[in-house]
Amino acid sequence: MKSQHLYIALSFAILFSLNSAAQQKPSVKVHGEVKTPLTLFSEDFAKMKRVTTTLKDHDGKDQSYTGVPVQEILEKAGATMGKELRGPNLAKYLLVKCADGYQVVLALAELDGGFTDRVIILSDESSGKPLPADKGPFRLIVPGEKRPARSSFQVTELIVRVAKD
Ligand SMILES: Nc1nc2c(c(=O)[nH]1)N[C@H]1C(S)=C(S)[C@@H](COP(=O)(O)O)O[C@H]1N2
Ligand SMILES: [Mo]
Repeated sequence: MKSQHLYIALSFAILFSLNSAAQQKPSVKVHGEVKTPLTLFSEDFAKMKRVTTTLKDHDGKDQSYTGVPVQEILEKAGATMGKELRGPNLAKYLLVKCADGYQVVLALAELDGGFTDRVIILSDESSGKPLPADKGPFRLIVPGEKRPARSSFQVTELIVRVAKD
Protein backbone atom coordinates (compact mmCIF):
# COMPACT_ATOMS: atom_id res chain seq x y z
CA MET A 1 0.00 0.00 0.00
CA LYS A 2 2.74 2.44 1.02
CA SER A 3 4.82 1.78 -2.10
CA GLN A 4 1.69 2.21 -4.23
CA HIS A 5 1.16 5.67 -2.74
CA LEU A 6 4.80 6.54 -3.36
CA TYR A 7 4.45 5.37 -6.97
CA ILE A 8 1.38 7.54 -7.52
CA ALA A 9 3.04 10.57 -5.86
CA LEU A 10 6.14 10.14 -8.02
CA SER A 11 4.04 9.82 -11.20
CA PHE A 12 2.28 13.09 -10.38
CA ALA A 13 5.58 14.81 -9.62
CA ILE A 14 6.97 13.72 -13.01
CA LEU A 15 3.80 14.79 -14.86
CA PHE A 16 3.84 18.21 -13.19
CA SER A 17 7.50 18.81 -13.96
CA LEU A 18 7.04 17.76 -17.61
CA ASN A 19 4.05 20.06 -17.87
CA SER A 20 5.86 23.08 -16.43
CA ALA A 21 8.91 22.39 -18.64
CA ALA A 22 6.62 22.45 -21.69
CA GLN A 23 5.02 25.70 -20.52
CA GLN A 24 8.39 27.35 -19.97
CA LYS A 25 9.62 26.72 -23.50
CA PRO A 26 9.55 30.20 -25.04
CA SER A 27 7.17 30.67 -27.93
CA VAL A 28 5.26 33.24 -29.93
CA LYS A 29 1.55 32.63 -30.55
CA VAL A 30 0.20 33.92 -33.86
CA HIS A 31 -3.59 34.16 -33.90
CA GLY A 32 -6.65 36.35 -34.49
CA GLU A 33 -7.76 37.05 -38.08
CA VAL A 34 -5.60 34.31 -39.62
CA LYS A 35 -6.49 31.06 -41.40
CA THR A 36 -3.97 28.91 -39.50
CA PRO A 37 -3.10 30.01 -35.95
CA LEU A 38 0.50 29.05 -35.08
CA THR A 39 2.82 28.70 -32.15
CA LEU A 40 6.44 29.36 -33.11
CA PHE A 41 9.39 28.04 -31.10
CA SER A 42 13.11 28.86 -31.51
CA GLU A 43 13.65 25.86 -33.81
CA ASP A 44 10.94 27.14 -36.17
CA PHE A 45 12.74 30.49 -36.48
CA ALA A 46 15.90 28.67 -37.59
CA LYS A 47 13.99 26.99 -40.48
CA MET A 48 12.40 30.17 -41.87
CA LYS A 49 13.74 32.91 -44.14
CA ARG A 50 16.25 35.00 -42.16
CA VAL A 51 17.14 38.64 -42.63
CA THR A 52 19.64 40.95 -40.87
CA THR A 53 18.75 44.57 -40.20
CA THR A 54 19.97 47.49 -38.11
CA LEU A 55 18.30 49.22 -35.19
CA LYS A 56 19.54 52.40 -33.53
CA ASP A 57 19.44 51.79 -29.79
CA HIS A 58 18.52 54.35 -27.12
CA ASP A 59 22.01 55.88 -27.32
CA GLY A 60 21.87 56.26 -31.12
CA LYS A 61 24.29 53.37 -31.74
CA ASP A 62 23.62 50.96 -34.63
CA GLN A 63 22.93 47.38 -33.49
CA SER A 64 22.62 44.41 -35.84
CA TYR A 65 19.62 42.06 -35.45
CA THR A 66 18.78 38.88 -37.34
CA GLY A 67 15.44 37.12 -37.52
CA VAL A 68 12.38 36.28 -39.59
CA PRO A 69 10.44 38.97 -41.51
CA VAL A 70 7.05 39.40 -39.84
CA GLN A 71 5.58 39.18 -43.35
CA GLU A 72 6.82 35.55 -43.58
CA ILE A 73 5.24 34.69 -40.23
CA LEU A 74 1.91 36.27 -41.19
CA GLU A 75 1.91 34.52 -44.59
CA LYS A 76 2.60 31.20 -42.85
CA ALA A 77 -0.39 31.83 -40.57
CA GLY A 78 -2.59 32.72 -43.57
CA ALA A 79 -3.16 36.41 -42.84
CA THR A 80 -4.41 38.51 -45.77
CA MET A 81 -1.02 39.64 -47.10
CA GLY A 82 0.12 40.29 -50.70
CA LYS A 83 -2.69 40.26 -53.28
CA GLU A 84 -5.29 39.94 -50.52
CA LEU A 85 -4.13 43.09 -48.76
CA ARG A 86 -6.59 45.55 -50.27
CA GLY A 87 -10.08 46.97 -49.66
CA PRO A 88 -11.48 46.18 -46.19
CA ASN A 89 -8.35 44.16 -45.34
CA LEU A 90 -6.42 47.45 -45.16
CA ALA A 91 -8.19 48.09 -41.84
CA LYS A 92 -6.32 45.12 -40.34
CA TYR A 93 -3.49 45.59 -37.88
CA LEU A 94 -1.05 43.51 -35.90
CA LEU A 95 -1.16 43.75 -32.12
CA VAL A 96 2.21 42.75 -30.65
CA LYS A 97 2.09 41.61 -27.01
CA CYS A 98 5.04 41.17 -24.65
CA ALA A 99 5.71 39.28 -21.43
CA ASP A 100 5.79 42.53 -19.40
CA GLY A 101 2.40 43.69 -20.73
CA TYR A 102 3.94 46.14 -23.25
CA GLN A 103 2.02 46.25 -26.51
CA VAL A 104 2.35 48.02 -29.85
CA VAL A 105 0.40 48.02 -33.12
CA LEU A 106 1.44 48.02 -36.77
CA ALA A 107 -0.88 48.20 -39.77
CA LEU A 108 -0.59 45.03 -41.90
CA ALA A 109 0.45 47.32 -44.79
CA GLU A 110 3.56 48.32 -42.78
CA LEU A 111 4.57 44.65 -42.88
CA ASP A 112 3.97 43.93 -46.57
CA GLY A 113 6.65 44.19 -49.28
CA GLY A 114 3.96 45.33 -51.75
CA PHE A 115 3.62 48.55 -49.72
CA THR A 116 7.07 49.24 -48.33
CA ASP A 117 10.73 48.32 -48.71
CA ARG A 118 11.23 48.50 -44.94
CA VAL A 119 11.51 44.99 -43.52
CA ILE A 120 10.27 44.54 -39.95
CA ILE A 121 11.56 41.34 -38.37
CA LEU A 122 10.96 39.20 -35.32
CA SER A 123 14.53 38.75 -34.16
CA ASP A 124 16.09 35.96 -32.09
CA GLU A 125 19.73 36.96 -32.62
CA SER A 126 21.91 40.07 -32.31
CA SER A 127 25.49 40.20 -33.64
CA GLY A 128 25.52 36.40 -33.93
CA LYS A 129 24.31 35.72 -30.39
CA PRO A 130 20.89 34.84 -28.98
CA LEU A 131 19.18 37.86 -27.41
CA PRO A 132 19.83 38.38 -23.68
CA ALA A 133 17.05 37.15 -21.35
CA ASP A 134 15.77 40.67 -20.59
CA LYS A 135 15.32 41.44 -24.31
CA GLY A 136 14.57 38.01 -25.75
CA PRO A 137 14.21 35.41 -26.77
CA PHE A 138 12.15 37.21 -29.44
CA ARG A 139 12.25 40.93 -30.19
CA LEU A 140 10.36 42.88 -32.83
CA ILE A 141 12.78 45.08 -34.77
CA VAL A 142 11.27 48.14 -36.45
CA PRO A 143 14.15 49.86 -38.26
CA GLY A 144 14.11 53.42 -39.56
CA GLU A 145 12.15 55.10 -36.76
CA LYS A 146 13.39 58.03 -34.67
CA ARG A 147 12.99 56.05 -31.45
CA PRO A 148 13.24 52.29 -30.85
CA ALA A 149 9.96 52.38 -28.89
CA ARG A 150 8.02 49.97 -31.15
CA SER A 151 10.92 47.50 -31.14
CA SER A 152 9.20 45.43 -28.46
CA PHE A 153 11.21 42.86 -26.56
CA GLN A 154 10.07 39.58 -24.94
CA VAL A 155 7.33 39.20 -27.57
CA THR A 156 4.83 36.45 -26.73
CA GLU A 157 1.92 37.04 -29.12
CA LEU A 158 1.19 38.41 -32.59
CA ILE A 159 -2.53 39.01 -33.01
CA VAL A 160 -4.18 40.13 -36.26
CA ARG A 161 -7.23 42.30 -35.58
CA VAL A 162 -9.59 44.46 -37.64
CA ALA A 163 -10.00 48.14 -36.72
CA LYS A 164 -13.69 48.85 -36.11
CA ASP A 165 -15.31 52.27 -35.89
N1 LIG B 1 8.50 44.58 -23.92
C1 LIG B 1 8.95 45.83 -23.98
N2 LIG B 1 9.56 46.27 -25.09
C2 LIG B 1 10.02 47.55 -25.15
C3 LIG B 1 9.82 48.44 -24.07
C4 LIG B 1 9.17 47.95 -22.92
O1 LIG B 1 8.96 48.65 -21.92
N3 LIG B 1 8.76 46.64 -22.91
N4 LIG B 1 10.29 49.75 -24.17
C5 LIG B 1 10.48 50.28 -25.53
C6 LIG B 1 11.18 51.54 -25.55
S1 LIG B 1 10.28 52.90 -25.06
C7 LIG B 1 12.46 51.66 -25.99
S2 LIG B 1 13.23 53.18 -26.12
C8 LIG B 1 13.26 50.48 -26.39
C9 LIG B 1 14.59 50.41 -25.66
O2 LIG B 1 15.35 49.38 -26.21
P1 LIG B 1 16.93 49.28 -25.96
O3 LIG B 1 17.07 49.15 -24.46
O4 LIG B 1 17.40 48.05 -26.67
O5 LIG B 1 17.56 50.52 -26.50
O6 LIG B 1 12.58 49.25 -26.14
C10 LIG B 1 11.19 49.28 -26.45
N5 LIG B 1 10.67 47.95 -26.29
MO1 LIG C 1 11.72 54.68 -25.13
